[in-house]
Amino acid sequence: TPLRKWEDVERTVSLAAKELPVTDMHTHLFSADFKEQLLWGVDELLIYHYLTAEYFRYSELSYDDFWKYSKQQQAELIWQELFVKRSPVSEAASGVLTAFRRLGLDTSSRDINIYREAWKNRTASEQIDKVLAAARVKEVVMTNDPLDRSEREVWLHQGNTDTRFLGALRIDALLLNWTVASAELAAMGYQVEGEWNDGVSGEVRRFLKEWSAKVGALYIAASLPGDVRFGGRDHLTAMLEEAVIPVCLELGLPLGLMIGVRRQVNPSLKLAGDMSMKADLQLLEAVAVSHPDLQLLITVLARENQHELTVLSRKFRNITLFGCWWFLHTESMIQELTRFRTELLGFSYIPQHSDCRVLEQLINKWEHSRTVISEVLVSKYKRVYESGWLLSEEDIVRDLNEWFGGRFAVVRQNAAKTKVR
Ligand code: RAT
Ligand code: ZN
Repeated sequence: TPLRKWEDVERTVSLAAKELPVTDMHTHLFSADFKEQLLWGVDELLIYHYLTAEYFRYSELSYDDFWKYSKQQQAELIWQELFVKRSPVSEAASGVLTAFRRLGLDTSSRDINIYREAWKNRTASEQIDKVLAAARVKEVVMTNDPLDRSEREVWLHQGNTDTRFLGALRIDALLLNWTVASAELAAMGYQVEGEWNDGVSGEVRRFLKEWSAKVGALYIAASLPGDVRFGGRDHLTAMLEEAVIPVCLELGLPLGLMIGVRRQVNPSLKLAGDMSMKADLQLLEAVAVSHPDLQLLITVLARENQHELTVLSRKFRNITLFGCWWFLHTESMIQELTRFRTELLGFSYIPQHSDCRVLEQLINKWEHSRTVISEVLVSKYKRVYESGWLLSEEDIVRDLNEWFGGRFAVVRQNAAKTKVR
């Protein structure tokens, strides 16, 4: 039934955008099977690397002294600097309060111990259930790196038993740090020593196939600096051309590329020390044009690249743009990007992923994004409504579902068409 009154359209969109379940297609979260690798709770929320970076804007403590402290002490320092001495207005700081509030905590207290106390008897599994319900996230895609020894241990034993958590094979080191990656592959029993040749690429393909299966990968992914190119006689091109792309096609998996990170601009900040950089999208264009059957899930980190990537997505149906990544995951950037992307791509992209590293962040990251997505959709519907087009609740739910998981599923279905049986 068509909604004849504009107020009803508005109300339906804002309710549906709040409530419909989403698939979060890129996070750094783990299921409870991974024990302490799943980060959650008050202290982890406070020492999130986005907040650590903000802390050093104010603190005079040396980096070394800060890193010597325990996680609890670091959390207290950050709490003091960002929540007590001044108000938590940044995206990352205010996000902590959103998560606290939505999980039922009284956010009027400035005492960190009140918050710690509230969750002290929780188990990770209980918290996962509460957080997924509050965030209305139905599936969480992890980032799975078999070259990480502690993570590998888990996969070699019980693996992941929680069906709400899905796998994605992460291969940064294969592409960018072959010295380290080959040593680790060799330790795992793959014959990759010596010069790059057919034997070595065959072993890398074997690794990719075995580990995609083991982690139940929905896609294979890496994040890349902005200045890498494709098609030369370099390691990255050979690795993509001879190992990664053939395996994606054989297994019917998309390739995810997150482009435009400049790692360790300030190594003293550790995980918080990475920067964004403008990317040369030649790599993406060259891969898209030379492999039309390869489905590409793409996000770029520089704001300066957003227009170009959005236009490029219109040119290649094997490119699907996703998410407002990292320094773009802020209210104003999500507004700008979602509005513009919708203007050029309609529903044919994935508006958001959370990139959460700490469980409870699913709540704030999705709540803040849902609000913006809803506002953008309302403003776009306004035009069609004023043209006399009537929307029903079913239309609205259908459209939002395409954004909240449908598009990601289509990309995977299209990728699966190349699968060798
Ligand atoms: O967003 C982040 O937390 C970054 O540290 C990165 O992990 C980035 O998202 C990536 O996946 O490379
Ligand atoms: Zn990430």
